[in-house]
Amino acid sequence: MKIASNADSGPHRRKGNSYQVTPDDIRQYDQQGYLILTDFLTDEELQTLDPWFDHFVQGKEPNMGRDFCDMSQPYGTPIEEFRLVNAMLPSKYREELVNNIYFQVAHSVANQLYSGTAIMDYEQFLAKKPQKEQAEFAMHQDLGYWPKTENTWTATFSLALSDSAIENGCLQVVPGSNKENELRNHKPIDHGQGGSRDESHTLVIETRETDEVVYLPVKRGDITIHDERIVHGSAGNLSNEWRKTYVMAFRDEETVKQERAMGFTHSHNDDVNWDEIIH
Ligand SMILES: O=C(O)CCC(=O)C(=O)O
Repeated sequence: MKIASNADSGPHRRKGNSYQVTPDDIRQYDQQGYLILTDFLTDEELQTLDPWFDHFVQGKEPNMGRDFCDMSQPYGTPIEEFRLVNAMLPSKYREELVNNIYFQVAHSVANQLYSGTAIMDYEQFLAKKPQKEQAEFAMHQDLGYWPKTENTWTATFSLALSDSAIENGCLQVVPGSNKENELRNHKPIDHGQGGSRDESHTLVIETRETDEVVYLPVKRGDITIHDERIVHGSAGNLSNEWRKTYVMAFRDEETVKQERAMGFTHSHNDDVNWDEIIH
């Protein structure tokens, strides 16, 4: 089993509300499609986010429709049965989260990884309940979920609000798969009703025998970043601990404009013809 780390990163990289990345980090992100940065936020900063995370994951935010769902089960699954809890676009629902400390530090890194203008496209709270073997996030490439745009550049940050370990289903990636010429074929996961975007939001790809999976365990306060083409996903939670992750994706400002012009906001409530606009 291969495990990745980044021993060179740490609290010394934080300068005010920014985090310095090195030329090696930038190269790694470009060539391998992912990056780990440790000690991204302090515990004090994380504590400003924790209550909001719990609020959403406990289903206390009203009127979210399909933006509050389980990514491992069909829409309509009763909340008590959720295992991979997903709350989309938290700062759309609660303005208290706009411009939060995570956004500020992540934005500083997105601007170092990208030569154009990177803006935040969407965020999501993801939680794996303890002892939920089936809390799997199916392997995919993010671009497979999104409409075609001219510029696909993306940096998706996953902030660990809890330790994220192999036992509680940390992120797994196939390094270098971001360099494949063709996007792999994605299809809706089949929960027993044939598989459609109305049944659940989740897409799945065929993995290949040649795929060499690397695990990205991180501590609370660390982040992983992955690009839009890397094959990734995560296994179920076999531990007694939650896995809590705050995902935030940055894309080029023109790309975001093109998405919005198609009616695509990353909300699961978007009224779009998925078959027409998606890759
Ligand atoms: O963190 C995970 O388990 C998967 C999240 C993911 O696939 C994503 O943010 O694109």
